[in-house]
Amino acid sequence: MERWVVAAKRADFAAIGKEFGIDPVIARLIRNRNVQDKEEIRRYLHGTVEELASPHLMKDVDKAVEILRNKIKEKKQIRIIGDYDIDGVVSTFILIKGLKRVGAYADTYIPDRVADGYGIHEHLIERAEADGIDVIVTCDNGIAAYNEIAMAKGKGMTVIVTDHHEIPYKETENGRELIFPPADAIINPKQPDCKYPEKRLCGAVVALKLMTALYEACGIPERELEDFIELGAIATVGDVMDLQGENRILVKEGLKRLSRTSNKGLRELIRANGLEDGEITAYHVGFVLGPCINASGRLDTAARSLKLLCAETEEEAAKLAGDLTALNQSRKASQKREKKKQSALWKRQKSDRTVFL
Ligand SMILES: [Mn+2]
Repeated sequence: MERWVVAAKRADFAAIGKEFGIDPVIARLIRNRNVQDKEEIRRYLHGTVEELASPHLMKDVDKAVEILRNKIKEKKQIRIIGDYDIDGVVSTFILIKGLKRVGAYADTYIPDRVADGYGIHEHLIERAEADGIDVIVTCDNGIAAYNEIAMAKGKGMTVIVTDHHEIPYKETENGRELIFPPADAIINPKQPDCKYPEKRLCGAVVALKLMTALYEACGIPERELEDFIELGAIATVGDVMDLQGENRILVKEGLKRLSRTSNKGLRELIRANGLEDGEITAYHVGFVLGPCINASGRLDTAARSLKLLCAETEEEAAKLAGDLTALNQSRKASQKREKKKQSALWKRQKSDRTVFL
């Protein structure tokens, strides 16, 4: 049996408990997550979306908005290149929905896990060129794609990277040197000179910051961004981000909105999994809904998950939600079978050994 011990970091838990109306044990648990001063505790307990930092603090967001607005005016073709996991699919959805909303000619490409591998690849740049693409926007990938982005630049394309992965580096005599791709704009809070206070965001939320600034620049009402909050929450949980700071606020607010989401695909996915009555928790997102969106990255093409999120009719959404739920269930069943087979094999080996010894 596991033994749970409450770690001891010092603070006056009784006083904190009294001030915030919480049990001193809760106060202690919060303190153990390195949430320290009163303002941090208040945000941890009662933070709202209004408290999320301004997207303009994120390096290159304004630059990217300007590039996009000009390209949209010139009716240039934009291609979003995402990733096949849940964060990659949700990021792609946020960008395509946002870009189309402001009148862009945009399409998407989610690399196929088997045929393309992770993220952007040289053959995707060639395809983009053949398709007459002028701007590539990456999401949940791109920061490590130096060669591919250099190739796109060589072909005269404009490249905007949105990503949340660590910046690649090489060790030199003078210490560690970061390697940035030669993109026109790089939006990634992990850049050392990025002033955005929250560094732990998932790729979808980084994409959402860019769309927030783009909507503002194009005069789109702020309330239209509301629909993205539950998606940001799903990607944050699905990509297993640290649930502190902005992530905590996003997940808390997003989960609240999820049960009455206006996204038809999500609504049907919730229904297909029997979660339409009652509260949807991080557990449901992490272990029920998330894997349905992720399942397509493993067994089928992620395009189906993206289609689900983009679905415009209930019929289409219900069909896709049913397919994705069934795919996830069959994957779970085959994993179970595999496990059974393994343990049977192991037992047999053990008994074989008993016979031979
Ligand atoms: Mn990610």
